[in-house]
Amino acid sequence: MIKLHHLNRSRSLRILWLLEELGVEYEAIRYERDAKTNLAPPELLNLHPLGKSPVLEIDGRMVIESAAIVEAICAKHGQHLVPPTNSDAYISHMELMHFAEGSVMLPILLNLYTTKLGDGAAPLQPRIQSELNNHFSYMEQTLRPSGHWVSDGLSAADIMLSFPATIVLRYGMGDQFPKIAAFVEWMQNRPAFKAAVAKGGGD
Ligand SMILES: N[C@@H](CCC(=O)N[C@@H](CS)C(=O)NCC(=O)O)C(=O)O
Repeated sequence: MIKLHHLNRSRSLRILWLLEELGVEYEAIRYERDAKTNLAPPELLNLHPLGKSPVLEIDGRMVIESAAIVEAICAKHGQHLVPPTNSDAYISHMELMHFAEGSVMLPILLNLYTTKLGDGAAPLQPRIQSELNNHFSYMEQTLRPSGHWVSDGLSAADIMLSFPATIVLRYGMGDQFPKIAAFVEWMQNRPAFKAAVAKGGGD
């Protein structure tokens, strides 16, 4: 049985969404962020030295990193969500799977941490904001007329990009990036996404 170690308000929601879309049998084990620090509880350190979420138990192995977890689940239960390896779409799939936790997360995390510096962050802000725009614009441009990133329907890359896409809206930038906003609206209306939110504790 697949077990997902899920932290509230985290990237792990995309794994819950994927599992719900695939209708796979799994158990979600919930962990709550510390109310003061917003950090993960120490119990996650019992599973993996990084102490972060998501962590997936599959075939007797602990897997970390959302993109690796998505690939591992799709390899077993969702081959239709990944393009054939010899196709051009597969290259796009790989680019976006890595982009979602690599390139785009750097300005997002810089923004998160530097806002804690207050006015001290002012010299960094223009570069951070221009890099947020740069990466969100790339996401907007690569969304296909179908409303998806790699194919004409849901794919693994959509699952991975759902996290930064949600952040675009949280930053109040939905008007600037209407295709991303439409994707998030589509996702939030999916029964599987609603079930994932409920499984994750409602947030
Ligand atoms: N690149 C990793 C990032 C994992 C990660 O940083 N998870 C966050 C949740 S969004 C976490 O566990 N944060 C709690 C903490 O750092 O204490 C992935 O994609 O799984």
